[in-house]
Amino acid sequence: MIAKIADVEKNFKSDLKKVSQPNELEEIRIKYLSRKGLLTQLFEEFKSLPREEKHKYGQSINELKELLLKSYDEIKSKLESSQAKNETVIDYTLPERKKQIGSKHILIQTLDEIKSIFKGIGFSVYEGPELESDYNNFEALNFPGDHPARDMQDTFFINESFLLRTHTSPVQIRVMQQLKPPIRVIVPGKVYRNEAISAKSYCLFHQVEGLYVDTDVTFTELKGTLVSFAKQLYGSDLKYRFRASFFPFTEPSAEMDIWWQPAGKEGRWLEILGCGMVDPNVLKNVGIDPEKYTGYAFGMGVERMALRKYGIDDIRIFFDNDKRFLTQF
Ligand code: 2U9
Repeated sequence: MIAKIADVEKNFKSDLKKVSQPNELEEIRIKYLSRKGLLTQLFEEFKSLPREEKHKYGQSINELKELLLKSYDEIKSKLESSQAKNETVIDYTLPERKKQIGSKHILIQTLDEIKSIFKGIGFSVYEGPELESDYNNFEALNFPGDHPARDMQDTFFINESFLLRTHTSPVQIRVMQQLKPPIRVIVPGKVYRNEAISAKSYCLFHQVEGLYVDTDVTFTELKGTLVSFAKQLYGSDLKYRFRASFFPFTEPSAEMDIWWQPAGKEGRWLEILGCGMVDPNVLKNVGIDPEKYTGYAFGMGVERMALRKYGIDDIRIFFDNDKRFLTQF
């Protein structure tokens, strides 16, 4: 029995010396320490010894067990810590990971350009809430109660008296309630329309509207301002025209078209914005005397301005978040 114990100890030590990988250590555990391993076999033999022999070998076999378990644990933790070290080793031969730098969305770039042109002409920038009252969005702007724009099909109503603004004009109502003329502001922002989505219209788009209220503001000034703006955005050789139109909040009203000549295709007139002299009723609604003051206003869709500027033909592409499109600008 003593010889057997010494043999197991000797072989275990020599096996353990050769271990360098976790799977090799596992083989040793199975060989010596598992339920059918050599140590268990020794204990089985030990159990069947007569009582007085057990006294002789008990201590040696227990010492062997302790030695095996201790050595096994030591090697196991050594292997684990060297493995953990290996995992954090930095491979300096790897190529660098390029940092992806984002850029401004093309709509925001267009919006910035429009804002900067109007700032240069002397306008200040104001913003307001997207959730508005029916009063500010329609009533104060001279929309009759039965106007089709108030219909559920065009407007996202929150309840009877609140809605998602359908234009940025309610911000000008707020500005006129707070400031005294002269007022010269532009109002950029998101607006919402409950329309079928198509290449031409989306449920959300961006507008820039402008308002100038003072004594003796004229339609000629309005035209001069808008022509100067359009030439700065589209180039000084721009061909344009104004057409009579109608809006509830301006009288008289007009739309501005620009001549569009894509390379190799037939040219045509394209509408870019609407404008007019602020209706006296609107001035009255905000407590400005229409006998003393006049004003002009205009409004444009930023998506439409960008479509024209960059020759794009589908508004939905602005909202798709397709990097192949976005990274071109
Ligand atoms: C106040 C008084 C008057 C703003 C105006 C337009 C004409 C216009 C459209 C252009 C394309 C909206 O984005 S669009 O669909 N806008 O044609 N907007 S005058 O007139 C105002 C605004 C506020 C107090």
